[in-house]
Amino acid sequence: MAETVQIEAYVGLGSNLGDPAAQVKHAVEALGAVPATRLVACSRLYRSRPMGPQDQPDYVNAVARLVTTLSPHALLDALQQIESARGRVRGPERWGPRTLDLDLLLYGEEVIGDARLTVPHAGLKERSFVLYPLFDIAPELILPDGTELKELLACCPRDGLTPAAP
Ligand code: A4P
Ligand code: MG
Repeated sequence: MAETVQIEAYVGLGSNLGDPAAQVKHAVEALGAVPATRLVACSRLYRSRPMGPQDQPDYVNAVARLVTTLSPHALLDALQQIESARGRVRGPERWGPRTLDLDLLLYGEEVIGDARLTVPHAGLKERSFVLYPLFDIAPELILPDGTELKELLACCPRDGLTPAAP
């Protein structure tokens, strides 16, 4: 019988509408209920200034670590279902405000570039609101291209990132 491969995946969570901290906490619970998937760890919640248009509220961001036997595309389907269930409406504006955004940051060591999925996530290496929460739960992480998370963090100012009030 073929062995089922368990993959360690990292998901970035972000929200800046409709009680963002509650949105992120609900989403973490929902990640724990995704089939064939276990929620292993979650960072602290952080408050961050908006990247992109500035006339929108601050964000709450976090990163979760999962172990899953889902394919990357099946995991993306599950993330998008959770976004929709939280009332996410995709507006016309790039990087506009949202109730919930779930990004697949890393899927094991895989490098994926197709019409639906870019993994590692395209913004991973330069976003403080991704790198600092990732460091909370995976300080020794090495990206598929061999870059150490520690090195990225050393070059990435916090840019207003602060722990969110509990
Ligand atoms: N897609 C491709 N790769 C991925 C991936 N690794 N994970 C595709 C998730 N989705 C991926 O996403 C658009 C399409 O990207 C999806 O249909 C999927 O097939 P979307 O969620 O509909 O659109 P988006 O999130 O508005 O676009 P984008 O360019 O992914 O934005 P980001 O990178 O998610 O950034 N400021 C702060 N402080 N904190 C934030 O979290 N987030 C954003 C959005 C802007 N500013 C922010 C934050
Ligand atoms: Mg997104």
